Amino acid sequence: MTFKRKLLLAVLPFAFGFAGPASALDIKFAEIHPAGYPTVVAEQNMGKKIEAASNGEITFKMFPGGVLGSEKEVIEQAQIGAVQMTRVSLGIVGPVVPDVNVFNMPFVFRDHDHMRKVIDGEIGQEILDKITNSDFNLVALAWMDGGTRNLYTKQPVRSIGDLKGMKIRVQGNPLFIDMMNAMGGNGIAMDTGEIFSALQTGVIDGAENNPPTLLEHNHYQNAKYYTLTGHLILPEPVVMSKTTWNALTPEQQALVKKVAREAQMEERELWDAKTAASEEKLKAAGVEFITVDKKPFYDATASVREQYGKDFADLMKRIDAVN
Ligand code: BDP
Repeated sequence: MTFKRKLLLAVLPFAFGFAGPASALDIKFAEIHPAGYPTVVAEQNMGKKIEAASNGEITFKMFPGGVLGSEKEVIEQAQIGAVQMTRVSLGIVGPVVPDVNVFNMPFVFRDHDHMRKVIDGEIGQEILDKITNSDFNLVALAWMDGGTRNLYTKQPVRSIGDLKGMKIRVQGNPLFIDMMNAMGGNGIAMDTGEIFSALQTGVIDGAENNPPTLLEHNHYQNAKYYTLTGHLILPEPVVMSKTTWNALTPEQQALVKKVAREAQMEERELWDAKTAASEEKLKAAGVEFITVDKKPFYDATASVREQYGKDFADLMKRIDAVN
C-alpha cells in the first residue's frame, strides 16, 4: 500500500466525522403516522431492543409524520438503502408484488380477528416471504395491524346507493379503484398526505380508513359521516432494505427478526386501545357512525374478488379455513 493511500485510510474516519465503531450501522425508520400512533410506538420499542442488544453496533432513529416522504417514496428509498426500515400498508405493495394482493381483496377476511390469526400463522409468513423473495430488494419481517377500513364521506352513506358517483380516495392500487367503482363510487388514488386538503377543497367526497387514521390525520374535520362497511382489513408489513439486511451478521439478522415479531404482538394491544379511544374522540367531535348492511357491499365486490382472486383460489380456501 502506498504511503498516500495509508494516510487516506487513516484520516478518512475523521474526515467524515464517524463517531462510533467503524462497523456501526444506523437504521432510519420512516413512518407516515405521527408520534404516539400504535405502529410508531411498537416500532420505537423494537428499535430500543435492537440498540440494547447490539452493543452499540446498530443505532435506530424513528422519523414519524411522513417527514421522509410518502409511503411510495419511502419504499423507493428503502429499495436503494437510503432508508433502512419502514412500515407500509400492504395496499401500496400490491402493484409491485402482485402476490400480496390476496390480502388486499375486499372482504377476504371474515373480520379483524380472522385477519390476525391469518397473519400470525403460516399464510402470514408466506406472504412476507413473497415480498422478501420478489425483486423488491426488501426483507419483510413482521406485520402491523392496520385495523378495519370503513368509508368516511362529506355526505352520509346510509346504503350502497348513496355512494353512487361519489369521488372516494383509495390507495394507489388498481384493485382498490376497481373495488370502489364496483361499489358505485368513483375511486381516485392519491397519497395519504394529500387527503386532508382534497377533502377540504372538495376534490374528493370522501375516503376510507380505520378510526385512528381518520382521527390522527384530521380527515374527520371535513368528513363527518363514518359508514361501517368494513370492506378492507389491511395488514401492514415492516420491511428492511435488503442492502441493510445483507450488512447485518447472522446474529443481528436473527435479533431483528425476533424483535420485529415481538413488535407485531405488542402493536395489537396498542391498536385496540387506540381504536377505542379514537372512536370516542371522533364521536365527541361530531362524527356520525353509521351502521350499514354490509351484504350489498360484499355482493357488489364479487367481480373484484373473482378477477383478482383467480390466481389465489387455493390460498383463499386456506384463508377461509383459518379459525
Ligand atoms: C393507514 C395505513 C397507512 C396508509 C393509509 C392510507 O396505516 O399505512 O398509508 O392508511 O390509506 O391505515 O394511505
